[in-house]
Amino acid sequence: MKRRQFLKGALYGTGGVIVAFGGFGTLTKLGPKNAVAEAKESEKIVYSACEMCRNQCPIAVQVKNGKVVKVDGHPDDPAMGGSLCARGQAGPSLLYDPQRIKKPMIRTGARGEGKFKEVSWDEAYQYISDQLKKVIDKSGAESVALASRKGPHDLFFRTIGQGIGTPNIFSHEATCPMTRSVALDTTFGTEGISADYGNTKYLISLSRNWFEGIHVPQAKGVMKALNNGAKMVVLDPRFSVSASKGEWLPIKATTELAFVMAMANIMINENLFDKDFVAQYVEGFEQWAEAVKDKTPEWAAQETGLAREDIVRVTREFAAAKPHAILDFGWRTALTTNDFQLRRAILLVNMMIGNFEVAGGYFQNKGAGVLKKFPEQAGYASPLGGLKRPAFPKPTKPRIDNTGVKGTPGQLIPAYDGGVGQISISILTGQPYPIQAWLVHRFNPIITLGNSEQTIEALKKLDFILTCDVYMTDTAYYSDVVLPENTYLERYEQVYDMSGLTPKYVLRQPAVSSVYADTKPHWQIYKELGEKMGLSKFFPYQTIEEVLNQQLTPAGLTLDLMKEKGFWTPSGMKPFYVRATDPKASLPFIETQSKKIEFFSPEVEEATKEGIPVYVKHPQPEEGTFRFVQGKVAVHTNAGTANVPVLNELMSTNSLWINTVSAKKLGIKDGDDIIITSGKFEHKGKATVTEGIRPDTVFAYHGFGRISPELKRAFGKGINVNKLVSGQLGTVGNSVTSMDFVTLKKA
Ligand SMILES: Nc1nc2c(c(=O)[nH]1)N[C@H]1C(S)=C(S)[C@@H](COP(=O)(O)OP(=O)(O)OC[C@H]3O[C@@H](n4cnc5c(=O)[nH]c(N)nc54)[C@H](O)[C@@H]3O)O[C@H]1N2
Ligand SMILES: Nc1nc2c(c(=O)[nH]1)N[C@H]1C(S)=C(S)[C@@H](COP(=O)(O)OP(=O)(O)OC[C@H]3O[C@@H](n4cnc5c(=O)[nH]c(N)nc54)[C@H](O)[C@@H]3O)O[C@H]1N2
Ligand code: SF4
Ligand SMILES: [Mo]
Repeated sequence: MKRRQFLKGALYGTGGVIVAFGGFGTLTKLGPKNAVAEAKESEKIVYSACEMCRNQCPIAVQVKNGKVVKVDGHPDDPAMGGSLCARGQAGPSLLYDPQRIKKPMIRTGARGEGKFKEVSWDEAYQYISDQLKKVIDKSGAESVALASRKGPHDLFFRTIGQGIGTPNIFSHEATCPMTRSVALDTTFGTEGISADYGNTKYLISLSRNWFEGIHVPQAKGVMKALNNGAKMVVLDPRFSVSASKGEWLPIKATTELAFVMAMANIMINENLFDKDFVAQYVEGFEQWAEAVKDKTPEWAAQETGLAREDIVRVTREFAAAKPHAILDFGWRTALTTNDFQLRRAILLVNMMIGNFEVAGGYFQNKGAGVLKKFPEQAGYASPLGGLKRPAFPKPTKPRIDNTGVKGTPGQLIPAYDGGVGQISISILTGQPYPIQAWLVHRFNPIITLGNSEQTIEALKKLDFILTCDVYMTDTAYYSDVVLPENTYLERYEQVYDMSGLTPKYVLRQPAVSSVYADTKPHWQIYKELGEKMGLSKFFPYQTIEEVLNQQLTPAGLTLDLMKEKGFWTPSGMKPFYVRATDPKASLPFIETQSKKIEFFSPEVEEATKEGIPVYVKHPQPEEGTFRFVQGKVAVHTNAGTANVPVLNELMSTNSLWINTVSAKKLGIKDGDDIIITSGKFEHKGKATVTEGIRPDTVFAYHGFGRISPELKRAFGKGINVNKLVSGQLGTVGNSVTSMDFVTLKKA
């Protein structure tokens, strides 16, 4: 499909359009009526879940004569209402892309030279098994690291690592929301907390951009709130699409915590907080009040570059909207080395207005496990079952990162995730011991971890690298074996719990059979590899249906039922806010030591000696240097979609945003070729000169500047932001992205 046709399809094809390009990012809507009309024309509609990003939005896939012709948002899911983002609409373009990898491949040339031979699956499995055996015999199972983007594939991919007994299994979370998860966990004793955007009256963003960092239900929620008259304030060093829909306050990046502490200071001094809520639910308020005593709006104005009046006014407006107001806790929350304390402070300011378990505030996700604690709600859902299998061998060595080490910040890092940035460091330094092999699934560390050159250098040093992807990505290009997974439109996956204000289970099922016959789903790939490696007992199933039934039967559901609609949610259950009618209701899911919301956290105190958030003054750019920040663009996903045909046609490259006044000083004009320098690295790029960014800051969209020549449409186009990011790690192992400075000159 060519660009114009795609746009036509995306915006006007099926009617019911709610928003357009250049408006609220790129959401389109297929109304339920249209879905029915379309169904008559096409052979069938398959209800499944999108994977153009990891949000797993429920979708309706139209299949005609065995071909996927269109994907829409699920018409019966109220959170979707038929809407889908541009990336979701591009599913068929990925599915039928001739540039996908189609066969297993083994490297034949030097690593990174890009020479591979196609092999059979059996040959590939045998080779991987032999290579891993060599590494394990030489250096132990712990010298094998695994990393994947967190998701349903983990159940199968991780089994390989758990089966051999390595402790070094990582998710991508340290590059994304980990500081937020740790902040939630240490403050509430649960990380399953979400924001009720649709019903809020006042929304503040401190680095969240709902209309470019898209999650369809969240974007629709914010749109609903705005349509109902809610106010939105966006603190972003650049003028994002979200900023364009509200009030823009161009904050100095890295000073957000000053703004948040000043909010608390103002609310205490002006008596604007909810004393009843604090008295009943909060532990450690006095320490927090003490910590913000000197964090005056004057001080915060100095730190943040914002006007004192704006800080005071926004705080008063926020408090006046209580409890239906949200100071957003962010999503990609790996910006600075102390990002974790920023997220904690954000949660504390929210709890000061008692916006918990009421409409338009924060709420605990109501999965079946949580509902059990509420007798009148418990009958609505039962938990999914798990895959029954023997216990894994216990790793004999500690992990390479300090995850789980008491009395250090590592104590706070979730064991499931670890700090993935540590892998390259351990490979290069050999500390605490060297990693020799890296298994990569649905993850592209060369483009997504800070310091791409360091990642490449590390990959070059390894004995063995396996990558499983749908494209010959940059990381795949440096691998020894590349395995082609089929796409989400061609496979089943384990059922996923996506509960929000009510329980919700989502099924991914194939809309069509594999377009390229030699591609396979992850549940089959790792089972077959595991069998070759002598790990059969950990894969106790023959078909995916067996796995699905083990999940669904305990929940009282069947696969046929799930296949019909693609998702399940209890009928008749209303969105459940615990404090909706009784503001003093107990909150039994709070599982901190004190069973209260811990403003002072003994656990954080033990790990970091900072049980209450402490302000850290980060260095600011000197004259002639710029802070470098990055972000998402509406029509691409991270380092995943730059090569997807229709999305590449929409946007094939990025540029560096620079303020008009700063550009003039450097003699740089819009569209000029420039050279960007950060530390010892240089990158060529183009300049976008705009008033929509602070004069001391530059910005680029993430995911471009690709180095694998096999990504023929994306190769070499634009700036790879992580060549310019140095890859520092934050307090809780997060890979930070807003700490680097760059200089610029005309090319
Ligand atoms: N279209 C699209 N949607 C996506 C994704 C995608 O790749 N494309 N990815 C998904 C994923 S994985 C995630 S994590 C979410 C991310 O969702 P968000 O976290 O909302 O997205 P980002 O663009 O990373 O950051 C939001 C804003 O923060 C600003 N920013 C950057 N650094 C700083 C800073 O130091 N301080 C402040 N105050 N602002 C800063 C950026 O200019 C940007 O406008 O989006 C998800 N949805
Ligand atoms: N400097 C800087 N760095 C960043 C960011 C930033 O803003 N600035 N953003 C960060 C954030 S928020 C995140 S979440 C990470 C994202 O980092 P990653 O998780 O690495 O990126 P993704 O692009 O989401 O997907 C990774 C890979 O999954 C592959 N893939 C897609 N579908 C499938 C499939 O069905 N099967 C398989 N096997 N593979 C598939 C894609 O081709 C892609 O290569 O990047 C982080 N890195
Ligand atoms: S946000 Fe867009 S790309 Fe991501 S899962 Fe939802 S529809 Fe797909
Ligand atoms: Mo992310």
